[in-house]
Order: sequence, then C-alpha cells, then structure tokens
Amino acid sequence: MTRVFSGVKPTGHLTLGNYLGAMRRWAAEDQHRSDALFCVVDLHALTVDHDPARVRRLSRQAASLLLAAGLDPESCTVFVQSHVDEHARLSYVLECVATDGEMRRMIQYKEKAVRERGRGGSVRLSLLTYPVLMAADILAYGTDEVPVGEDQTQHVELARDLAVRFNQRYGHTFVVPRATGPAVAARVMNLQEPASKMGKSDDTGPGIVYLLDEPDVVRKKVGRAVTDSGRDVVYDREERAGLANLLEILAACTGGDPAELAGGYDSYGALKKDTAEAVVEVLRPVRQRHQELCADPGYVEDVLRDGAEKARAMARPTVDAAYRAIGLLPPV
Ligand code: AQP
Repeated sequence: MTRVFSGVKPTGHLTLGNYLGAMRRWAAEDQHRSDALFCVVDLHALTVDHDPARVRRLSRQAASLLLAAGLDPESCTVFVQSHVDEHARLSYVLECVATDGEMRRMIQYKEKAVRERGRGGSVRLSLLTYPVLMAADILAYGTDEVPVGEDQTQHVELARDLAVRFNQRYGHTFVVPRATGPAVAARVMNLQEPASKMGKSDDTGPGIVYLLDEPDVVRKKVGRAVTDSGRDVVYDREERAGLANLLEILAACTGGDPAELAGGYDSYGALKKDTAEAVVEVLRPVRQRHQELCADPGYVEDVLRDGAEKARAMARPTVDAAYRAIGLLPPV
C-alpha cells in the first residue's frame, strides 16, 4: 500500500492556505487510499524566534485542527514529531550526506533568513538545516508520496536527492518519495499582498484567513482583499494576481474552475461576496468540530499517544538500517 506522510508546522494559527493546499486533501483522499501519517512538526517551529509556551499551545491546537479537518485515527496515524526520537536521529545522519550549498539554495531559507534579520534577530542554524530534518521526517517512514502545497515541493525534491545519494553510497535503505499537489489552490496568496503566499507566521493579519476566524472576520478580510483598478473579472495570475487569488479560492471551495468562474461575474463586489461565503461554508464544520474537541482534550491526547507509539514502531527499523549502512556500530 502507498505510504503517505505530511505535516504542519505550529509556527502560527493554521490558515486557509494550509487547509486548501494540504489538509483538506489529506482528510478527503489521502487517509482513505493510503497508509498515511500526519504530523505536527513541532521541532520545525524552533527554527525561528519563538515563545515556548506559544509553540506548545499551537502544537495542541494544530493537532486538534488536523482531527477537526477530518483526519480519522482509525484511518491514519496522527502524532507530534518531537514525540518520536527517530526524526532527530535520522536528521543527523542525513546531514552527513547533504551539503551546505544545497541548504543555502532553499527558497524558504532565503526568504525566512531575510525576515528574521529584518525583525532584528539572528538566523538560527536550524533554519538552514530544517530541510534535512524534513527529509528525515519523510524518509524515516519509507514514504512514497508527500502531499504538500507548492511552497514545500523544493524541500521534497531535496528529500528525494538525499535518499538517492544515500542509497547509492551506502546501499539501498530509503524509498525515494515524490511530492503531490492539489489541482487548485496549491499556493493561496495573501489577501493584502497577492504577490506573497498566505503564510501563518507572516505579520499581515488582515491578509490571512485563519481556520478559526469567525465568519464575520472572514467576510471582512475577503471583502477588503486587494484586487486592482480594473473592472472586468478575468483570470490572469500574472497581471491580475489579487483577482486570480480570489477566483482560485472560490474554485477550491466550490469545486469549479477559476477561469470559468470568472465568466460568471461582472463586478468585484459580487465575486468577493461569493468567495467569502464559500470560505465561511468550507470552514464551518472545521470550526464546529474543533470546538467539540476543545471540550474533550483527553481524546486528542489519547490520539497523539497512540499515534506516536505507532509512528515509532514504523520509523525505527528504517532509521536503524540507516545507522548500520552509514557505518555506525550497533549497540551492544
Ligand atoms: N498559502 C498556502 N497555499 C497552499 N498551501 C499552503 N501550505 C502552507 N501555506 C500554503 C501547505 O500547508 C502545509 C503545511 O504547511 P507548513 O505548516 O509546513 O508550513 P509552511 O509550508 O512553511 O507554510 P506556512 O503556513 O506559511 O508556515 P510559515 O509561515 O511558518 O512558513 C504544507 O503542505 C504547505 O505546502
């Protein structure tokens, strides 16, 4: 059976981009057709300036939102990365096959390094090596497919390269994974800055729809989305980025095609109104289920405990095999 692995990083409140680009598909498709693991990748949240209490809070919330989005522990494994030591164990070994040049070429590293410096901070070494830890997340489980939004495909490519290189040098150890992306909304853009991705750790609150935003907040944010000074509604990602983003969000929420949907509108106002309502409807069940789960924290804890146990058992043989293959002495 196909093995699927993916995760979310608790660096902020989860967004519509996380949902449309990744989580919705995990719940609707991946968990049913594959042997899937989904993870709150909390170690990755330590790569930028962070508040420990906030990371803990966001990790719990992310786990609860994964379940609220429809992940069913009967169908897949849901767990927290730091609860499974194998990720960090394998990461070090993969650092021994990765190069610093590869790390410095990663687009997310370059963008986030600039942002961290702009905020007056320094760049943590872990931000540079983060893609290696992500490769370890993926390779530890013999993953075939990694369903991600567009921003993560470069990191999955790196995981592929490291798997191939390791296998060539030290003998076949890892399955070589591939990224899979959604047909629409692979890259949901910031409503206020349509040239930038809607990112959960950005500073532009009004441009980001969070999964737990109240319906009226969603309406306000979509209603105030930056478009352009034109009047006609056309789908053009290059020239009309703000408009294209709204059409893609609407298409992703209603199952339509962005270019075809554009033909049905003669004003920006009507498009914004329909997009806002479509988003409100898509998020309604997630918010409701999240509220129910908040009232039952013991359930979420049980899911995470069982998930970590299953994940550990799945990862250990591959990570042990990698240790042997690269030349480490087995424990006596
Ligand atoms: N704007 C987006 N459009 C489509 N997909 C997106 N994803 C994230 N943002 C968008 C996808 O969501 C999954 C989980 O993302 P992540 O938690 O690993 O973080 P990220 O990719 O670094 O994106 P964020 O949410 O913007 O976090 P920060 O601000 O911390 O960098 C991934 O599959 C991702 O592709």
